[in-house]
Amino acid sequence: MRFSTLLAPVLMALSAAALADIEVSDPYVREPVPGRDMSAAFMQISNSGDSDRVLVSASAGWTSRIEIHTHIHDNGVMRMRQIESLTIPAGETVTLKPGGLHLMLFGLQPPLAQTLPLELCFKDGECMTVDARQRTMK
Ligand SMILES: [Cu+2]
Repeated sequence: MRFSTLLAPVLMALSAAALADIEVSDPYVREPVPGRDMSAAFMQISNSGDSDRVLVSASAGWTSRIEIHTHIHDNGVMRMRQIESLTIPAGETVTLKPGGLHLMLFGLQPPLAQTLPLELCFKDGECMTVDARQRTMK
């Protein structure tokens, strides 16, 4: 019968349901400066659930390493600092944007595609993939 083919997408939806409370909006990667292999990714991460979620890592096949960074003021100078994790409080949205929180991308392998899949992993081991767009910024 057709039960098995009907059931497969249902099961996949169930296994992904644990991350149904996380929504990522407008993920994008800053177009790297020519000759440099570093850049940053930005996005908005919303948590519609009733418990905090903690982003612990990110990875992608088109970059060798990704760190979670924030900016701090240090004697009037803005400096980047790596943080171990990023909490998305229940019911809130955290914005990664230039000059603030970002995903630092190392070892980029140009030319980058326009669509850049990015895997985000949370504290309990669940991961999701979002498609970031490359964006030219001044
Ligand atoms: Cu950085």
